Amino acid sequence: MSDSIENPISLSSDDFDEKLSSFRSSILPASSVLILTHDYPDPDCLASAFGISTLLTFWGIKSSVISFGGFVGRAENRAMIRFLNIRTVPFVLTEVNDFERIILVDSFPGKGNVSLAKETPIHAVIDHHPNDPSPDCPFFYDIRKNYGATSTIITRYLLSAHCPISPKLATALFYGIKTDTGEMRREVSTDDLRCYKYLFDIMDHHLLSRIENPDRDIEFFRVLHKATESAVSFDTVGYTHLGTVSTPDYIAEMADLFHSLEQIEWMICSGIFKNQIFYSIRSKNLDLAGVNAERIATLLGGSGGGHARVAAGRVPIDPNTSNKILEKFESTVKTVFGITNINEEKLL
Ligand SMILES: [Mn+2]
Repeated sequence: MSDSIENPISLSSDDFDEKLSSFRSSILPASSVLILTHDYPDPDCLASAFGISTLLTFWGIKSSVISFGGFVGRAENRAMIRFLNIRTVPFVLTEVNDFERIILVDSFPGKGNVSLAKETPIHAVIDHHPNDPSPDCPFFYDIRKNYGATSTIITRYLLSAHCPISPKLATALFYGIKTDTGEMRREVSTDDLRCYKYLFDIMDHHLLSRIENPDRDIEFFRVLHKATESAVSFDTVGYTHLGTVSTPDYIAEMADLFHSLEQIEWMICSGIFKNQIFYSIRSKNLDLAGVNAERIATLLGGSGGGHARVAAGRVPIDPNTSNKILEKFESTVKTVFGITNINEEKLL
C-alpha cells in the first residue's frame, strides 16, 4: 500500500497484530457501523471513536457514525470536536437497527453509562476500564485494564493496521491520552508513554493549544463560584456539591480542579442533572476511587465505577424528595470514606 505507514511501535511480545485481525473479522464485511462512546463523552472516548472511524474508512467501510448519549459539556471537549472536525450524531437521532455492526469504545455494555438497550447485540468492545466479560461473551473484546487510555490501544491498532494518522487524528489521540492519564500522572503503562511520544511528533500543536484554552461561557464561572463556596473538607477528604448543573461535565471538571488543593487526598464532587445525582471521585495516591464509586452507587440504587484514581457514578432521585436523597447521598459518601466522625471544615 503506497499510503500506508511503517509501524514504529511494535514489540515481538505484542499481541496487537493478532487482536487487530480478530477485531477486523468481527466487523468486516460491513457497510455501516455505529461507533458508540459513553454518555457525556470525554476526550479519550472521542479520540478513540475518531481513530476507529478512520480505521474503518481505511478498510473500505462506507459509512461509520460516531454517537453518544447526552452531550458534550466541557468547553475543551467542544473545542476538540470543532477544531478536529470530529463528526458525531446524537444517539437519540440514530436508529441502531440501521447499522450492521456496533462497536463500543472506552465503555462496557451494561455499566449504566451507555445509551444502548440491553438486548441490542454489539460486535466489539475496546476499553481500558476494569470490567470482566463473561467467558461465553459473544462479541470481540480487547480490554486492557493497565492502560491509561483507550486512545493508546487505538493508536496501536492504527499502527498495526498501517493506517495513516493525520495531524488532526494524532492531536485527538494525544489529547485523549494526556487527559485520561492526567499528563502521565496516574495509571500509566509503557505503551501510553510510547504512543504519547510518537503522537507528539505528528500532531498539530497549535490546534491542541486552541483546544486546551477555549473561550468559556459565564456559566463556568458561576459553577466555579458555587463549587468554591460549598467546598468542605473532612481531614484529607474534600467534598463539594454544585446543586443543579446544566451539564454533568462540570462535576468532573470541578473534581479535577479542587483535587489539586494541597491538603486534599480525596476529592468528591456532586451535582444534580436530570433527576439524578452525578458524582466524580478523584484520589491522589489511594487506588480505590472506582471501588468507592461503585459502593456508593450500589448502596443508592445507581451505577458507578471507574479507574483506581478517577471514577464516577450516578444515582436516581425523586424530584419531590431531592433534599432527602441528597442528605442520604452525603451520608453514604461519609460512610464509604469512613469520615462519619470527622468534623467538617469549610474551605472559605
Ligand atoms: Mn478512557
